[in-house]
Amino acid sequence: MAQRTLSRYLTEEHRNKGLIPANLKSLIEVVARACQAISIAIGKGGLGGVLGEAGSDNVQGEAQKKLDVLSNEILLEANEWGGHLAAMASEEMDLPHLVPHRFPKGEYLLTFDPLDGSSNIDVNVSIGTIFSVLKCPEGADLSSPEAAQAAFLQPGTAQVAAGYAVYGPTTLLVLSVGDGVVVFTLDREQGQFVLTQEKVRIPEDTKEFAINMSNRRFWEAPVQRYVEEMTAGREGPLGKDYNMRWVASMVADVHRIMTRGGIFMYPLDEKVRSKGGKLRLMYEANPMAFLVEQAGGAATTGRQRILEIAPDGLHQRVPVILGSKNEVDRVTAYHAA
Ligand code: P6P
Repeated sequence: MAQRTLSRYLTEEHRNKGLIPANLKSLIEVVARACQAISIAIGKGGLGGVLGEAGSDNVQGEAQKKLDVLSNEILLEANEWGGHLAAMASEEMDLPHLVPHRFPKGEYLLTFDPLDGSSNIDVNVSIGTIFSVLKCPEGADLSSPEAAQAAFLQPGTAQVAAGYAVYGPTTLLVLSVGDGVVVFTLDREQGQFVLTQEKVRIPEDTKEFAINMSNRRFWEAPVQRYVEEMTAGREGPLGKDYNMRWVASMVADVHRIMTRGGIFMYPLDEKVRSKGGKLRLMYEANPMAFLVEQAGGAATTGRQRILEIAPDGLHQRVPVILGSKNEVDRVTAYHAA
């Protein structure tokens, strides 16, 4: 049977279900091609002269890797001429990037973390690209990058699509347009993303948790209690032994959860409290929360559903607890206790 490529999948979803307007289909294909180009650049590693520091800092004050800058440029250049976007926002840029006047403007906004987990690049551990698509509000003020920020400040429930690419032993594209989650594997010979999994479901229970344990002394009491109970194992109140994983690439940790369940936590802790959290709402927490919920999981800050947060800034940070529904519900309930 002929392989169901990303284009065929999007066409069939569009034709059979009317779920994906033609311009959104084209936008997703452009983002996928950009991820393919990023995958190729990453794959060259030291041979491509793309490892190491770029010698600059991003808006977060984080030292940029060469691949952070390159990935951001690939996504900007791939998307600005397509005619589907009004503006783009990236972890690597302080302000939105407006579509240049020489190109037609479209009705969508794109946010992305071009290369998440970049501290893992130089040690050859999986990294990824995270993206989110919003409709540009009618009458949005796009007269300047500063003015355009307001158009992006929509809750995660307003997303029309979200996805990530994970650059690991294989390059995968994980996508949802609001009709469940599907996985495509990059066929490098064909240069195509090919559908390899439909209807991704996150098991409601799990025995695997992901958290950076070195922050333990900074956590709030509900998270302290929850991790204490999990590490107490079968003799403890949760009555089962848990395993722990922490890749320190959100895309890799979330993909493991999409594949076999688990709970991922980057909670509010004393170290990041002043910033509101570690992970960014618009291009990390919201797209991942959208995907996780579409796969039957849950995603909260510990105190509220991530997708319902009313953003107050393009680079707003939030606590993130997501994954297997029964575990997320448990630790969220501890916050309310
Ligand atoms: P820590 C990567 O820098 C990132 O933004 C996420 O991908 C990852 O989950 C987290 O930060 C890792 O943070 O504090 O463990 O290095």
